[in-house]
Amino acid sequence: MSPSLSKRLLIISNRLPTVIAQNEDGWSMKPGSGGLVTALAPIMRKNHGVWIGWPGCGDDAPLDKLLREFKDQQGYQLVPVPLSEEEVELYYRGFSNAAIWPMFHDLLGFCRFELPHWQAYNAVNQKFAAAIAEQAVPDDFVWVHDYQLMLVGAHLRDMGQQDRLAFFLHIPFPSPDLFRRLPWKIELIKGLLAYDQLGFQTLRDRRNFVQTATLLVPEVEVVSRKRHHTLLQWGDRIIKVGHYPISIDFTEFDQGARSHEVEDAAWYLHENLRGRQLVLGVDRLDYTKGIPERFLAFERALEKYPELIGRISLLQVVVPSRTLVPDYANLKEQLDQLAGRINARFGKPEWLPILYVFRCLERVQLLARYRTSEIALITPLRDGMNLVAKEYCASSVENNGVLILSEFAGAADQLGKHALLVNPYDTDGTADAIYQAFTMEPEERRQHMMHLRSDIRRNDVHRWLRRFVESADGDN
Ligand code: ADQ
Repeated sequence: MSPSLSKRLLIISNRLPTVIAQNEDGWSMKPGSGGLVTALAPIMRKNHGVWIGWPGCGDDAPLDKLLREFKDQQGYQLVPVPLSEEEVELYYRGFSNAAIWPMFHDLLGFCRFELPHWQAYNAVNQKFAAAIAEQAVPDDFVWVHDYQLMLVGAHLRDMGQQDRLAFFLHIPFPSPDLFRRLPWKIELIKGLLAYDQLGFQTLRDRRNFVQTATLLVPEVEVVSRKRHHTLLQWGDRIIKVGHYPISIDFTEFDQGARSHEVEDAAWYLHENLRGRQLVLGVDRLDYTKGIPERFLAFERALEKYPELIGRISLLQVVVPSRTLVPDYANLKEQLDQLAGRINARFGKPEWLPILYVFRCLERVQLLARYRTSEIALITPLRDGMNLVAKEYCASSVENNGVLILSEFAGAADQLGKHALLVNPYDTDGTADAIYQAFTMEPEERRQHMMHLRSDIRRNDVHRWLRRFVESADGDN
């Protein structure tokens, strides 16, 4: 059900929600497959919404034609913000991904704070603000997304924008102690305070933000604290700071996983496993996802519990991501080496402990792995939410999967009661959880999975969208 939003929606994100491809028939532009796009599309169509972002394609693509076709087919408009290679390098790979991303995931050791990166971030945010100012008309619902665009609101205010501005952060917000390390902390926190509504994934993120804002900007005062939001006052402005845990389209995964194609692919996968249990990991290549730590915990499980040898395999699927950034290239090499070493140590001609795949999976193949894996091992060092955990449960239609989940994923707040929670830095503890999951009786698995599934069914991405949009004006 779409939220009751009468206003026109302007969504702003770093990337436009599209996949641009070229084949023998020419160029094509399709909507991306994420939950955010699925949830927003109906309301974007209904209210003639506009999505503003970087198209992310080279100059050779016939962008204008593709954008026109997209609008005709999808019923809402895309507005591109073109970026030069230098801007991408400094604003995106630099400040966004080498300063904010690691800092907000509590990994200070990966941070590079460089003045030209910060300057480019500021300038590109201003460029996005200019693109919004050109499109926006009074009474639009302007909704900026994520860590690449935190200063857009402040630039819009400088340009005279008076209307309400909303922002949602998809990644965690760090503690005040960590945030204070940033050389441009005051500018950034004041930038965020330019929005009227700030959304975070978890209560912890919301608290971190409120503490940081009141610490760094002493004139900011807490007016009231309610279950779902805190009201701040800064001068004559009131800022609503809430937490809205993002989710997935449950029905899409549940029904997709029940389809014949997925059933066949799942059957085929298991047929080749000859009675072994499959432990699944699915992640973008990223050092926040804790993949090396996971490999080591799996190795420890084989050491500690030799009865697992030959009876369990870790299937780790990694989607290539940011491979031009050196830290990511190093991570790829580290994973290759670790998987090779562990397989050489324990492997037998008819069994490999780690099956490691480095590519993006097609939907049917992804769902088949979700549906058929007896255990999901999702152990980020820190994660805003982690949608894979929710997708796994929604696709576990036989109620026989066990979710092992990092306590540092935002999803742990919601799913922690019926998952096996682990600290990914604790190799032994994670190894024990793998054994516990392996030996869990079918009835216990069923009970936990039924609870997880009904929770995600109730709190799906459509509810998330409704809550965010309705909370803009209401008291919730
Ligand atoms: P991400 O860090 O990208 O998102 P996540 O929430 O797990 O992390 O989403 C990953 C998505 O990629 C999932 O929808 C998954 O299906 C897909 N995916 C992963 N591996 C794949 C593979 N091999 N093949 C195909 N698809 C694959 C950021 C934050 C998260 C937050 C989301 C949404 O870092 O914490 O949950 O935004 O707010």
